[in-house]
Amino acid sequence: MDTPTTPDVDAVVVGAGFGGIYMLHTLRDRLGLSVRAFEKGGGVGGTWYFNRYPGAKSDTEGFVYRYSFDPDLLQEWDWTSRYLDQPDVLAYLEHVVDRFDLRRDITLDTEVTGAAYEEDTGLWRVSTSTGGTLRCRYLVNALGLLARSNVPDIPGLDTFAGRTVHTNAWPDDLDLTGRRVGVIGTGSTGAQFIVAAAPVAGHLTVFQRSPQYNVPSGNRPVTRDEVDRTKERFGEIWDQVRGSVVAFGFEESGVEAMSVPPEERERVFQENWEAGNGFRFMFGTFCDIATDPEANAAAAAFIRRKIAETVTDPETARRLTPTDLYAKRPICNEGYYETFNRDDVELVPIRENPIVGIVPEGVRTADGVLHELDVLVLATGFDAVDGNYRAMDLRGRGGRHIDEHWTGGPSSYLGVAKAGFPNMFMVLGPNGPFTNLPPSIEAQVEWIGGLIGHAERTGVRAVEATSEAEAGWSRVCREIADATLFPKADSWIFGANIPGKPNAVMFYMAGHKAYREELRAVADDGYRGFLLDRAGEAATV
Ligand code: FAD
Ligand code: NA7
Repeated sequence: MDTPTTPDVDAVVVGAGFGGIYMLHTLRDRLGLSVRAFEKGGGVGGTWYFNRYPGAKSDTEGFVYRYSFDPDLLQEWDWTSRYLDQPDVLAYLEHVVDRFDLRRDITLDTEVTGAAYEEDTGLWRVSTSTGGTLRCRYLVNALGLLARSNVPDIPGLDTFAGRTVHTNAWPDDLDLTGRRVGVIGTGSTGAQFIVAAAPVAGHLTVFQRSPQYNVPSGNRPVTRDEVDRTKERFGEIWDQVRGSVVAFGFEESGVEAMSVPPEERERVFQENWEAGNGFRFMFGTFCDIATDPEANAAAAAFIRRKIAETVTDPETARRLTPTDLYAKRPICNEGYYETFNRDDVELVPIRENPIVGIVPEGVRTADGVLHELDVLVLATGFDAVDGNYRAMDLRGRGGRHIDEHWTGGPSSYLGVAKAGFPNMFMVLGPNGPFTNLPPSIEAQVEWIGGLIGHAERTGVRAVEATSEAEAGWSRVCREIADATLFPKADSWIFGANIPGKPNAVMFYMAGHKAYREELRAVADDGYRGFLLDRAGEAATV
C-alpha cells in the first residue's frame, strides 16, 4: 500500500497541560490550522490533573501562575489564596479549555505511543494507545517536564499489603483519616504532603533520604480588594515578569550578600523569611545566593538556625538539617519544620538507617524496625524533562530513535526544537528556561506559533534545527549552569535523582528575560540555526 501523502490534520499536539492547551489554541485559532491534541490522562490539566495528593499546590503565587495572553481571561479568573490549591489550578485550566472551545479537538485517555518522521512524505506518523494512526505536518510535544513518575526500585515494594500510591497518580478514593501513613521523599512534593497529611493521618512516618532547605511560603487568604487591585495592575505586573529572571512576580535583588554588613544580611534574610516564597528567598534576598559559595553559605546558615529554633527535639532537628549547598529548586511551604514537633510524626533518616525492604505489613529499616503502615506514599519525584520523550517510540530522520540522539543526556535548540526531527517542536523541552513556568510556556508557544506561521506563509515544507545550532545552545546552557552552584547539588535539575541517568545540563539558567531575548534575536535573524526547506531541499537561512 502506498504511503498517504496528504495529512489527516495539519498538526498534532501531545499533552493537555498548560503547554498543550495554549499550543492547541495558538495553532488552531491564530494560525487557522486543523489540530488534534492527545492526552493520556482522563482529563485536561496535566500536572494539575494527576497531582491530587493532600497539600498539592503551586509554589508560584496565584496572580502569576496563569496565562497572560488574554487580558479578558486575566480579568475574569479570581483567586482566593496566595498560592493555588491543586483543584483551583485544575478548575482554571478546565475553564480555559471551555472558554476557547478547545475540548472538541482534544482526545483524552489516549497516549501517543509513537511518532515517526517519514522522509518521503515530509509527514509525521503518529500512533496512539487506542490503535489509531494519523499523519500530520507538524508535531508539537508538550509532554511536561515533571510528568513521568519516578518509582523507586525498593525490594518488596509490590508485596506491600496496604495501598501504595505515587503522588503523581493520586486516586480520588484514598482517605488518610486515622491511617498509618508512610511517605518516602522530602522534596517539594513530600514537604507539601507531610504538612497536609500529618493532622489527618493517625500516624505519619517520614522516610527521608536527604534533608532539604525549606522556607515559609507565607500562604494566606487573599481578599477581594487585593484581587481587584492586582487586576488593575496586571499590565505592569506582566511587564515586570517578562523583564525578570525567575518570572515569579517579585523584583530580584541586585545586591551581593557579602557586600553588606552581617546585621543587614540578617535583616534581609529575616524580612524575606517573613514575606515567604522559596524563589524569593533565593533570588529576592541577594543576587548571588545561587552563584557565590559564601553568599550561599550565609543563606544556608540562616535556614539551619531557623530549623534549630523551630524543632524541639535536638536529634530530629539534626536529622532535618541539610549540610550541603542550598542549590536545589527552592522549596517553600507552611509549617514544615513545626510538623516534626507533633507526637504522631516520626522522621526516619534512611541514609543513616536505610530501608532494607518492604514487606506486606510495612517498611523494614536496617536497625531491624518494622514500620507498620496502611498506606505508603511515594513522593519520589519524576524522571524529569526527557522522561516522557524517551517513553515514546519517537523517531526522526533515518528512523533514529530519540534515545540514539540523547545518549549523553537530552539536548535541543532553544528548548523547542531538535536536529534530525523536522517540523517537531517541544514545549518545555530540554534546555528551556528555569523559571516560573507559565510565562516561559507562553513565550515558547508563541514563538513556535510564529515559526510555524512563517513556514505556512512562505511555503516552507520543513523546519529543522541544525546540529551546530543545537550544539551551540547546549554549550551556552552548560556555561551558564557552570556559573551557578546548581550543578554541585544532586537533584532532578541535572538528572541526578534517577539511577543511571546521565548527569546533564537540562535548563537554560540565564532567566526569562534573557531567554525571550534569545528567541526574539533568532527570529529576527531569519530563524538563525534552522534549515527552512522550501522546495524539498534544505537551505540554511
Ligand atoms: P504537564 O502539566 O506535565 O502536562 C503534560 C501532559 O502531557 C500530561 O497531562 C501528560 O499526561 C501528557 N503526556 C505526556 N506524554 C504523553 C503521551 N505520550 N501521550 C499523551 N499524553 C502525554 N511550576 C511552576 O512554575 N510553579 C509551580 O508552583 C509549580 N508547582 C508544581 C507542583 C507540582 C506538584 C508539580 C508536579 C509541578 C509543579 N510545577 C510548577 C511544574 C508544572 O509541571 C508546570 O508549571 C506546568 O504545569 C507544566 O505544564 P505542561 O503542559 O508543560 O506539562
Ligand atoms: P524531588 O524534588 O525529586 O524529590 C524526590 C524525593 O524523593 C527526594 O526527597 C528524594 O531523595 C526522594 N527519593 C527519590 N528516590 C528515592 C529512593 N529510591 N529512596 C528514597 N528516597 C528517594 O521531587 P518532587 O516531586 O518533590 O519535586 C519535583 C518538582 O515537582 C518540584 O521542584 C516542583 O516543581 C514540583 P533525594 O533528595 O534524592 O535524596
